[in-house]
Amino acid sequence: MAKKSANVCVVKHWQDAPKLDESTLNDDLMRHFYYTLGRDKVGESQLYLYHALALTIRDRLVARCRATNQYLKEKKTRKAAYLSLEFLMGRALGNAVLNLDLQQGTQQALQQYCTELERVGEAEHDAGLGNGGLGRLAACFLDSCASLALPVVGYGIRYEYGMFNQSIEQGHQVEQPDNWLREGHPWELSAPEQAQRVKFFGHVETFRDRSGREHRQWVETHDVLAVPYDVPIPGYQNGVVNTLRLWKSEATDEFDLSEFNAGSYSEAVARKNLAEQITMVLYPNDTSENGKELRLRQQYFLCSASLQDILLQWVERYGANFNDFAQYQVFQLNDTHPSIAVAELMRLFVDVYELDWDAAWQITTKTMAYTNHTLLPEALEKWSVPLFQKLLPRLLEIIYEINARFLAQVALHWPGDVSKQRELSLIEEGDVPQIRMAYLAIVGSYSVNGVAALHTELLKSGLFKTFYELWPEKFNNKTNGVTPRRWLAHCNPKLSELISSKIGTQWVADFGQIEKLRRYYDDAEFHQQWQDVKKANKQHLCELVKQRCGVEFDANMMFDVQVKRIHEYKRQLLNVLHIIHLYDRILKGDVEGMAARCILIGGKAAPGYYMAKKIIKLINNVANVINSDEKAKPYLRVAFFPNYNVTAMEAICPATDLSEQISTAGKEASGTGNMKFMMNGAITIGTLDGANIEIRDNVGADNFFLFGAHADQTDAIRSHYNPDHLIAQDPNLNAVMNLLQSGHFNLLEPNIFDDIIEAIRSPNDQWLVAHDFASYVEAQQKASDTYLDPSTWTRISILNTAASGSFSSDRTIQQYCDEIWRLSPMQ
Ligand code: B1H
Repeated sequence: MAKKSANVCVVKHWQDAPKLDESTLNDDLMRHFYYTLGRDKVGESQLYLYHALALTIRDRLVARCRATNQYLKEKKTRKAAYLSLEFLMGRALGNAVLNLDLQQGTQQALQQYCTELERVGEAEHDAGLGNGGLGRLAACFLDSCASLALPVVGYGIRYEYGMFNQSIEQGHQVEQPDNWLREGHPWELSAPEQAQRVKFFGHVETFRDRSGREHRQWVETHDVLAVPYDVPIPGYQNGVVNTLRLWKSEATDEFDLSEFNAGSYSEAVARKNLAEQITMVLYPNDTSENGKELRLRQQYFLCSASLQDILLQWVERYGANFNDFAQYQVFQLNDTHPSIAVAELMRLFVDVYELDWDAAWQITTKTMAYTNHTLLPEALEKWSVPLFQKLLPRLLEIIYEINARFLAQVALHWPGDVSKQRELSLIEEGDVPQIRMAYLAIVGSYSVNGVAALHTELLKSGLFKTFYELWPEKFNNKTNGVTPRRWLAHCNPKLSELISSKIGTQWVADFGQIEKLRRYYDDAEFHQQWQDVKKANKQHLCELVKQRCGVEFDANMMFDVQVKRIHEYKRQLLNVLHIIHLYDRILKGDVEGMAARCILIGGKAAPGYYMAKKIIKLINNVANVINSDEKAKPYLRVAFFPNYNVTAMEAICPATDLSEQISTAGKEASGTGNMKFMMNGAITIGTLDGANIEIRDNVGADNFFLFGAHADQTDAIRSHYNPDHLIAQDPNLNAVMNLLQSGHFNLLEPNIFDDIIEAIRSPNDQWLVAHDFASYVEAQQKASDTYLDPSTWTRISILNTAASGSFSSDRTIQQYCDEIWRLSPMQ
């Protein structure tokens, strides 16, 4: 066999993928640098080296990816498609090098250019194709599916602009577009020959075929092309490389003939821009309200292209016979965003492949599975019927038909109770009737899951109670997880090495083994090593904070961190009130028993979310006042980390001592940042919300700083809520509110925080900030006391990492696989 490249080309079976391509890294890196990119000098910029290295690594991924696809082609096996409007991938290089086990080889190859992997890797832009937890979860899931050798394809959108870049100007958030593709994206491979057509607008007509059968036809549509770009997803050192298929919208080569014939050639060409708009930008709304036409277009575009792609592959191999389709395919809907897939699959079966309705519905409801990610009412998607009628007229008809048949079933289940039909209808009545997308997802799926134990229970007893009565067997829980490859092995090499020196390296692939660390929780030498690693990680973060925030952190102080989207329910405000409380104590000279802290807060606010933006401004103003007060310096430093993203978290979580997970109970579906911090040995201060509950159960109540109202108490509290009374009674809260109200943090900007003050003092404050303040301060004092006893803190820190085994997304995916997808690993 000829050398290296031939070796790569002849791979047939994924297990035969070259394992020893390390020796050729040097030559390949040089070849890509010199020939592919046409460079001969390294120069100041590491950019071309990054590209050359990415292409070198990509070659190795492509070989394995082809082998994985070949395996799937040859073997008729059940597969899953993960449909998501978001995949928050972050950087790919370090993860690929780790998963291919090419770390040493890569470092060696880079020596000829007098640089190293960490430095070159800095040139990579984050793929920020998601808002926060939901999008990052999808990315962790892809890593786990590949690492467990499961046949799962991700389907998403190749946004030209990802999550906006955030800068802070005079304390305010300013958004800049994230042109992440500007310098090229070396990981993707386009497949224009596999483009799909997606229909929009037009109208529906009835026509009769030769046998006299009536069909509905969606005609005079404005079609858009969906062009796939495939991103390789390497499994952890197992030879598997799965695919994330991202669709880009392009104009068809057709003109609007009327326009063209009228001589408006240029206008007709310009209109092609409309098609390209669909995948132009990620909506940065997170859990807040939506309803924009372009967003619905994105959703339908993703679903139609992905389903057509999968059906076409099926037909090419097995012909247009879908009898056993449901045995071989499952679609996991990542929230309701892709729930139009239920109606689109029906359309493709009935209109294109001419199945009768009942057969099509049988198959659809055996292949669709829906994950719910939020209980917040404002995040529950609804689309107006007139918008649907205009944009997707055939889909509206299909939804009406699904609804009619479903309501007949409801009538049978609750005879004579019309209110049940109104309650469960896919169409909400009103001035402008609305389509309830979550209901469409539930009716069309065989599985409905929440993302943490409490969240699933609240779905069953609250939001989806009546559906649960109707179909209890559909409901199940899948507590979220995060990949220990990116979130420990890659981002915290020092801790990883220490862990491996004690329990071996198997934990990276089999994270349950992390439990073995418990053996060392009292080992003095191990304590010292654990502390040394944390200190080094903190020193690294100090440099980053200095550079990005201009604030001097001290690695000897406690690192108290809250990073996540800015939202009232996540209660960054409560954190600020505690900061002001500590500052007030310092001003009063009451510093006994106060552990010195550096407090870091980071996160983006949705551009239209007024209160969230005000909270960012408050954090920055409070930070400014405290950081410029010499009295505070030995005890307290505060920074707002701008442009928090996946890459920032990779530096932040290894350096964190105290993890802030302080949402109002019942509001955070799961949280996943909490798990990343735990794996890296941070101790959580948190409410009984989302996955915090399971984190606390696993690590033990003594090793978690608990505070706040419980989810089953909040409604009663809200019914007679009187924050002014609480403020008057609690001298600490009183002092904090006085400082805030006196304008101490906005001397030159009068009244800018009035809305915030009013929100805290309002009897309608949903988030119960004033209510939970006292118990929060108490828990913070416990954290402080514990920190002042380093051996206790270190013991609890070790126990947290050791107890984080079940928060690996490998565990989550194994459960999806066993209980929903029923896939067999590729072998
Ligand atoms: C979560 C979202 C979300 N829940 C709407 N819902 C969006 C809703 O663009 N939109 O319109 C975007 C995202 N995101 C998060 O999902 C939950 O808040 C977290 O608690 C959870 O950990 C995460 C993953 O399940």
